[in-house]
Amino acid sequence: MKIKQSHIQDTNSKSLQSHEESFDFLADKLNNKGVNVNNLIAKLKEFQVAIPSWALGAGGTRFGRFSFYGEPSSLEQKLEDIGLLNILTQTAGAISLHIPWDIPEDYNTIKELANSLDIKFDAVNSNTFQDQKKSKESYKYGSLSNTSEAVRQQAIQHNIDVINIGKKLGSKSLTVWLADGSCFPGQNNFQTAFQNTQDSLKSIYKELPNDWKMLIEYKPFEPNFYSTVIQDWGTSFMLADECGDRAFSLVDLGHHLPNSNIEQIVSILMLKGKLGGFHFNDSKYGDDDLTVGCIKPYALFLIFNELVYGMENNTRNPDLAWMIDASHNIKDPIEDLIQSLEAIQEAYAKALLVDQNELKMAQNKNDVVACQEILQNAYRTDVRPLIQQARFISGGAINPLQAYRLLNIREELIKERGRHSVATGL
Ligand code: LRH
Ligand code: MN
Repeated sequence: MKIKQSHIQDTNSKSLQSHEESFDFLADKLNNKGVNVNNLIAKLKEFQVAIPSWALGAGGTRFGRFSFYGEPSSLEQKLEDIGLLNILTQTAGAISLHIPWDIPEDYNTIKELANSLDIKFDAVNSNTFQDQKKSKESYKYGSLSNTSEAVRQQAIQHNIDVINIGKKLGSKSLTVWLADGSCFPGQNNFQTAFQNTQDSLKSIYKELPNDWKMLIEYKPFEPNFYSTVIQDWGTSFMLADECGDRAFSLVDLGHHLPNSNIEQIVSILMLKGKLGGFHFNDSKYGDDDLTVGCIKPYALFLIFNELVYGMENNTRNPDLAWMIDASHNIKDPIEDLIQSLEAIQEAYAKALLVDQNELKMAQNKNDVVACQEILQNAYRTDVRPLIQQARFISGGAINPLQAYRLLNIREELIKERGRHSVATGL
C-alpha cells in the first residue's frame, strides 16, 4: 500500500489553520525568549528513529497473542509499513533488522525497496537466545558465556554471519543482547560466565569492519530470573571498554530495575564516550516494552536533557543510534509506533528548550529551586506545534494518527494481506 502526497495534503487541510495559529503563537513566544526556533525545527527534521523489524506485528506474552489483521508477513511488507510510518511522521527513516527473524531473500530487491521508501538500515541484531532448527548446539544454558567451547563458537560465528548480512545492506552497527544467565543460585560461576562472554565478544569485535560499531545491550533479568551475565550498564561498559574504541553500551529503557536513575547512567556513559544508542519504550514494572512516554514522560524528558547536554559537551561520544524496541500486545503497531515517535520528538524538543547555560549557572550557585524551574519551564511548554511544523514542512502529516485513521490504512492493509497474515518477531 502506498500513500500519495495528495492524500497527506487532504488530511492536513483539516488542521492546517489551527496548526499555523498555534505554531505562530509559540514561535513568537520562543523567539522573544531568544530561542532559535528555525534551528530547533532543523534538529527535529534531521532526527530519525529506527523502527525494529520485530515490532510491526502483534506482540504477545506466554499468556497469549491477539492479532489485529493485515500484519506484514514478509520483510518487504515490513519495509512498506515503515514506509507508511515515515511518510506520515517524517521521523522513521530507518529499520533495525533482527537475524534470523528477518534475513533478506533477495538483497538487491530489499535494498531497492528500502531506497525507494527512503529507509536506511540501522543496527542489525544477533539472536543467540533462541535455538534454530538446523543449529547443532543449544543456547539453553547460554551462548557467548556457555561453559561449552562448541556452543560459544557457534554463537560467535552467528554474530559474524549477522555482520556479513548487515554489510550487504549498508548497516554500520551490530547490536548484541544476551539472555545468558542463570535461574538458580549455584547454577553459574559468575566469573567464568563473564570471562567467557568477554573473550567471545572480543572474537566478534575482531571481525567488525573498521567503520562499524558494536552495541552491547544490558538487561537485569528475563528470561533468566536469578542472574544475567550482562545485567547492567557497568557490566556493559566494562565489556565495551575491554573490546575497544568501537564498542559501546546500548540503553534499553525497559532494562532497569525500578527507580533506576537512567538519566544519570546516560550522562556518565556519554562523559566516558561509551554511549552507543537507545532502545526506546516505556514500562511500569519490568521489560514491558510499552509505548514510549505512556507511563514516565518526565523521566524520558530528563534523559533527553542529559543527551542534549552530552551532545554539546561530550564530543568524543559518537553519534547515537536512536531505535524503538517495543511490543504491541493490544494496540495497532503502526498507531503505537506513531505515538512512540511523537513522545520521543516531544521529549527531545522540550529538552532543546532547556537553557543549559542558565541551568549550569544555577547549579554552580546551588540554587536548587531555580534548577527545577528551568527544567520544568521547558517541560511544561507544549512543543507539539514545533513537531507538527517539522513534519509539515518535510511533507508529512500535521497529525499522523488522524491521517492514518482518515485514510483507513489498516482496512486497506487487511484488504491487501487478508486477516490471517502473521509477522515474524516477538
Ligand atoms: C531484549 C530486547 C533486545 C532484543 C529483543 C527483541 O529484551 O530488548 O533488544 O533483541 O528485546
Ligand atoms: Mn532492546
